[in-house]
Amino acid sequence: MAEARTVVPLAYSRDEARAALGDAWEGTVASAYRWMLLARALDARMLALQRQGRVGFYGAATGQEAVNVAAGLASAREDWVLPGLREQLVALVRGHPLGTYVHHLFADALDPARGRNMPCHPSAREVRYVSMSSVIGTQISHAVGVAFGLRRRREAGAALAFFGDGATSANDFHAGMNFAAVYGLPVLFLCTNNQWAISVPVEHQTAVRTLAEKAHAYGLAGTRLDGTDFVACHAAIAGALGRLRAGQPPEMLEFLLFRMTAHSSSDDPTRYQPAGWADRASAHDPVLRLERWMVERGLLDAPARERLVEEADAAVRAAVEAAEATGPPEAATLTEDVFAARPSPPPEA
Ligand SMILES: Cc1ncc(C[n+]2csc(CCOP(=O)(O)OP(=O)(O)O)c2C)c(N)n1
Ligand SMILES: [Mg+2]
Repeated sequence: MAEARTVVPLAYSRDEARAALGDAWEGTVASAYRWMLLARALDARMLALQRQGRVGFYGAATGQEAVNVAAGLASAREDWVLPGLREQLVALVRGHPLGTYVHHLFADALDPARGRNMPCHPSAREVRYVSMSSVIGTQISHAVGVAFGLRRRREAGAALAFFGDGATSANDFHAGMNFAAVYGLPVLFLCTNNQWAISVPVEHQTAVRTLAEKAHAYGLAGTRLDGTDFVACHAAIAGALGRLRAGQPPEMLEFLLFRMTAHSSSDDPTRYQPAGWADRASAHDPVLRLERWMVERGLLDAPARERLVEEADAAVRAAVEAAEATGPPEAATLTEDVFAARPSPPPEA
């Protein structure tokens, strides 16, 4: 049972949590915990449905919830999110409806992308969440371009560029970091170091000690932090965004965390992960760490936990039911949104 697992405890006091999150800290923590439970319920259910052949593909973000919820809560409406592979939860926390996301996962008629993108690649215009590019690292340059546009138009907001440890070896990482640094653009680089790029462990990816120190080569601040500690993630992201809004240079945050599932539904990590990885990962489970901290400080008890877990599960089940009751997109929609105006038929021969 999950409750019996050993986890690395979160050490701070209530006062330290207040100092990190502000006076509304109790509400922020409670809301973060609910979002994390929703993410867990979604990952578990979608992976099961993928195995049953009911959705085509799924990439879980189990183990990365603390960063995602923190980014969703700490960012502002005017910010833009350019995700790597596992930040769909950021869109949900920023206000993209769960039901719409699940329609996307089922590629049905109510999927905003009308079934034309792979599952887990939502675009959520209303919350400024750009569809991820599966091409590793390209979103880093895109985010820098968005930040350049914001600066030129004198608009408020920053771009949040998410990427994995593997992406720090991609050309776009270099181009993006360099360009942003030279122009001093409002972009926050968020590296989710889950220690794997599919089957390549991070120590085979790079010869540097931390990924954060790569930022120093571009003249930028780079900080590594515990990516399974929600309070630390929130404080770091809110702090960095605050500095960007005050016109200070871009920064990179490296979130050290643990990939707790396969790379995606197309992967079998038992073929390459060493014995003991799953236990180490589970000791850093961000949901359980926060949960234990809340229980020990009287912010959560067993019945409340039970109720919240059920609520999360029910929300996911309802969204799945609605999606399964929706048919596929009409064939005629295939050519919609492709041309600005419907092309006229070719002239008669
Ligand atoms: C340019 C490019 N090369 C290779 C791939 C194949 N690929 C897909 S995901 C991935 C690993 C990404 O690892 P990381 O950046 O650490 O992100 P994570 O999956 O761990 O979140 C690779 C190599 C790709 N999609 N694009
Ligand atoms: Mg990785």
